[in-house]
Amino acid sequence: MAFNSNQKLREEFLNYNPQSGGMRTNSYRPFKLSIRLFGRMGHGKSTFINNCLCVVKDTEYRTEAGEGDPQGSFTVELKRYRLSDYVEIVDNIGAKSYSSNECYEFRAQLDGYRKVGEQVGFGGWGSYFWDCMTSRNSDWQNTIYIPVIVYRGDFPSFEKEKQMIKPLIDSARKFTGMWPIIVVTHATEIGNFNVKAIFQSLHCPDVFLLNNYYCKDDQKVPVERNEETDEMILMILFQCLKRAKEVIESVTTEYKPAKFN
Ligand SMILES: Nc1nc2c(ncn2[C@@H]2O[C@H](COP(=O)(O)OP(=O)(O)OP(=O)(O)O)[C@@H](O)[C@H]2O)c(=O)[nH]1
Ligand SMILES: [Mg+2]
Repeated sequence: MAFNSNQKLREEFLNYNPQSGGMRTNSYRPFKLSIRLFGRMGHGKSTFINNCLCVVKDTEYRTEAGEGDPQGSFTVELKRYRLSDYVEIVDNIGAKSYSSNECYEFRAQLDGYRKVGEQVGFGGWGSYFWDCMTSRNSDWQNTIYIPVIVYRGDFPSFEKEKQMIKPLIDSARKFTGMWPIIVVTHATEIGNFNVKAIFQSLHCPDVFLLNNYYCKDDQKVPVERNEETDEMILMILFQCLKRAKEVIESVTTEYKPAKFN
């Protein structure tokens, strides 16, 4: 099934090990990278995970992370999927409106205070405060988080959205050391918006336009894989590695800082 030109990229992704490479000794080396997804309900987060899994593993498209109704919130668990020995991708609940409670929840996740494998809701500041009294995920110190925001290309109010997602974008930069990578799904349906310019004005330089593989509604038959989507998925994953490497190199001590400048 593999498209030849992409096979090398796939192998390179699978072989990436954050423990190796780098010039300095005694410097910070994480055990793994954790891609963290954010975005509105139904914008394609779980479908994006299914896409990453089938492209990296070179299988037919399957709905491993589910694939929900575009109208309702389908995913309610912070659930981890393994892409390689060293890279995981974590599914998330979808935001309704980027309310302050939702932003607190996302911030708590980025700060390491939400446990992967548990249900997610929007308990707001109270529950964030409570979680901060407990402890971070046990693997927080040894994990580099990579924030990825997923947006539907036919979303009608990209311009208005700017102010609503700014707190999330700024939290992501503060807690992970990088600006979120933006994945715009339903790429062929993008309206009259310069989505790249919109996200770049929020400091996000990495904007990818993607047509996800998905199951056609009625028969649940997956669309066939094609070279273009395979390549886009691999490009997005490589950008995740690149940004993570930059953060790792920027850490000058043996430990990952709780906040980045
Ligand atoms: N045509 C098309 N459909 C897509 C694309 N990405 C996702 N979909 C469809 O959009 C719907 C919602 O996708 P999900 O992946 O469940 O969305 P989600 O962000 O996980 O949603 P929640 O779990 O509710 O937050 C599904 O019916 C998918 O088949 C895309 O790029 N193109
Ligand atoms: Mg989902």
